[in-house]
Amino acid sequence: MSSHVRIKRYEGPAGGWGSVQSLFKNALKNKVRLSTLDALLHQNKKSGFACVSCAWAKPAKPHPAEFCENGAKATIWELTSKKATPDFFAAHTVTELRSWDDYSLEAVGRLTHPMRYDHLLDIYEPVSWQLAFEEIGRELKAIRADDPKKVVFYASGRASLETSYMYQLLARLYGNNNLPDSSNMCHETTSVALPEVIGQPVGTVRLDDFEHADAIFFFGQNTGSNSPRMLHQLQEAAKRGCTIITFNPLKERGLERFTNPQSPTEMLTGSETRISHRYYQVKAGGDIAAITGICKSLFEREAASGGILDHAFIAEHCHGFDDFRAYCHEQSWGVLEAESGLKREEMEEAAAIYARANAVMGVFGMGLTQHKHGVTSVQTLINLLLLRGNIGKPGAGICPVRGHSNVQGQRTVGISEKPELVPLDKLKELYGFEPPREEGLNTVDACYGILSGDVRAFVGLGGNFLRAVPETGPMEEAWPRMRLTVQVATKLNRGHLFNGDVAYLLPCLGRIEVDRQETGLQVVTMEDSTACFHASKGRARPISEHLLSEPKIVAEIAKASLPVNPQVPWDDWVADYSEVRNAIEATYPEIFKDFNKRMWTPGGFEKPLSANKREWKTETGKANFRVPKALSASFDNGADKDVLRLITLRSNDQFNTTVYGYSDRFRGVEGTRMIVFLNPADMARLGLRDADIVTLETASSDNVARSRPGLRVVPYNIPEGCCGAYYPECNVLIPLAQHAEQSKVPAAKSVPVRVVKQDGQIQLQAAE
Ligand SMILES: Nc1nc2c(c(=O)[nH]1)N[C@H]1C(S)=C(S)[C@@H](COP(=O)(O)OP(=O)(O)OC[C@H]3O[C@@H](n4cnc5c(=O)[nH]c(N)nc54)[C@H](O)[C@@H]3O)O[C@H]1N2
Ligand SMILES: Nc1nc2c(c(=O)[nH]1)N[C@H]1C(S)=C(S)[C@@H](COP(=O)(O)OP(=O)(O)OC[C@H]3O[C@@H](n4cnc5c(=O)[nH]c(N)nc54)[C@H](O)[C@@H]3O)O[C@H]1N2
Ligand SMILES: [Mo]
Repeated sequence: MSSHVRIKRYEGPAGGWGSVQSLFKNALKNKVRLSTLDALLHQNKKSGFACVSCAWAKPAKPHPAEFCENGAKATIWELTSKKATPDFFAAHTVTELRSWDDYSLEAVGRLTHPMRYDHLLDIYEPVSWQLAFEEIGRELKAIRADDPKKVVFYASGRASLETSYMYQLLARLYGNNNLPDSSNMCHETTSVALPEVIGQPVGTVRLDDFEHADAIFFFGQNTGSNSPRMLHQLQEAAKRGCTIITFNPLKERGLERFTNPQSPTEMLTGSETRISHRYYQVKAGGDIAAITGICKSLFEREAASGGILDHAFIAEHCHGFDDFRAYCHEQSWGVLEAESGLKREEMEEAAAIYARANAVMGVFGMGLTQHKHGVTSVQTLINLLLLRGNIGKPGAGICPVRGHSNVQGQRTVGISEKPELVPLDKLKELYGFEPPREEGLNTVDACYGILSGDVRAFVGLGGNFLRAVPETGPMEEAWPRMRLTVQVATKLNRGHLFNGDVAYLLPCLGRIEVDRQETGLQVVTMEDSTACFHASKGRARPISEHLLSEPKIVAEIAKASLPVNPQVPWDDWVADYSEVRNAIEATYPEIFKDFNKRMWTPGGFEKPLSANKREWKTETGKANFRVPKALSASFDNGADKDVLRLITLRSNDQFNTTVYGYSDRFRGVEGTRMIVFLNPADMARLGLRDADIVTLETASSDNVARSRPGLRVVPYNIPEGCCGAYYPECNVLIPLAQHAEQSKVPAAKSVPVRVVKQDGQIQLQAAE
């Protein structure tokens, strides 16, 4: 075990000096390019670039430095001067690289040349772009002649609206809707849940709502690590007297207290703002029961004294109210307490806070979406909001906090496996072809296709698919059986080390880098979490002269693999991205009117949202109350107390599968990621002590052995029956079949596991 490992309770706030220190460490380690400071000063500004980290909204009046610790880390990570050159690849076989951890692989630096995998030598070799596109085109043509449905076009949520539009068109011209994206592992649950109940797939909250909210109900979103800029809005709201209450199995520091690193006074005086007024530690999957309990209490108060519910709103705008009320009435407090992990008084207290507030916001993240009954969780939260008309009024609404910086935008411009969500007739009219109408593969189905051998080729526009999906073992085994694998990427990751018969690793420009094409400097656009569109202009010199932009790579793959279609001006689009924006506007005129002009609007320009106007584009024409399908969002562990619910977590030092380092500062874990957080009562029952080394084994009935050895026990403030460990190290434990009903988002927040003590000491993954 590494001498660097240190587990110690963190006493400070989120933000503050800790975040500044962490940044400096990171900048030194990554040998940043000189342009990094210049880049940071233009992050999330008009005429600057949109942060490559999370999708949180960019204010119209930004702070002098409108970035957070983790946004800056993402910039530093992209602007490193370290390189993964052909010399590096010549010196390491791919088999050897598989023994490296996620951190070490990406830490090599930026990819600089297009590379082709040589099976005989087991290394990546440099290749010219021309040869790469020729061979990829040949291979794709051959598969298309057989069956165009055998290719998957994955996107990871970061690529711009321009690239994404071109990419979806490539897939559809090729002949399929196989366009899974990272959203399928993330907020797809939201995109399935919300249209059924409020008639739009995205949230209703805009940035200025934070100035008017009286209460914010927070479910399963770790703001301090994953969208820290949002702490500014929360801090201001809290100071204004807005009541923030949090539902989370873990006490996440960012949701407890915060010192704004942007405020000299706060930094010097060490003052901090309490963020959450109440913190309810629900069990994993306990939110449906918790919200049902709150609603039950509201109905009881209404029956006792009246004046609680917004009857006028319910009568005019809602459907299904009586059924939901009857359901809440039938649930006993005992069962609600057992399923939620909260006491009746806590649910009643939350109900009292809710009832006092005129405008309430519901905010949520992966803690709701990555469960078997994630769709029900989100819809139950909508039930709560509807009771007092908290949709479509200032300061109120639903706020899913999206992940990747353009994940919401990719869906908006057609990256979707669901043909009914895409204006296919419009594409037909604009480009003179018959778009495929059959449902495509989402992430889970793409995995099944790869496991069965039906999928013959995988094209990845960014991301680390193989590492992000469940069922790591069988997936890594099946992956090389594909004929063709093409990865467009900025850095080397483990997903690049499993290769089809023909395999390419294509390096692209990062968003922060200058993108110059025939007509000059190019700008790209994204959509943030609050459905606002922004322009983003790269500033840094590209790390290598051999990089191509993502639009260029997509266009060249399209030209090499598709029959000529004069109606699709691939070259003109690459020469001038404003032409792609014109095409987007022509495809979606209501959303993107005057796109090229409005993209410079400070704070972004807004997508029209029907629910905000209380127009309900649902089947009933109303906002729908839904009776929950289950009281627990999780699996049923029956009577077996030794099966725990494993929550797979992000540390404060990673962006998804990109591991920046080994410091999960707020949770007090330093120097290792190989830990499991356990409740002391569970530890005592299982005969475990602090720092014991254990194996987690999946408890499932499918007779497949899945285990993650070498985890150090960390006693932690986490509800009994639950445990926590890091993603992606623990993805090996998640059965592919365990996903959210309807949305098929893997149930990464409730994996049934047993903890087995290891005999003897096992070498832990050491820090760098
Ligand atoms: N720095 C950084 N920023 C990021 C990312 C990153 O990895 N690093 N990832 C980006 C992406 S793609 C995404 S999707 C977002 C993810 O951001 P989040 O939505 O915050 O996702 P997680 O960190 O996976 O977990 C969220 C929280 O859910 C809690 N939780 C787990 N189970 C439950 C439950 O059953 N109920 C409740 N109420 N809470 C629960 C966990 O304790 C955790 O605090 O962040 C984005 N931003
Ligand atoms: N167990 C568990 N599994 C999870 C989750 C969880 O909470 N628990 N979360 C899920 C979620 S929410 C998500 S979003 C997915 C994430 O899944 P992905 O989006 O597939 O994964 P990332 O780790 O974000 O991808 C990182 C890689 O993207 C590449 N990259 C970075 N910038 C660029 C760029 O500008 N262009 C291109 N072309 N490539 C770039 C780099 O090569 C880097 O190695 O993981 C999911 N998996
Ligand atoms: Mo995500």
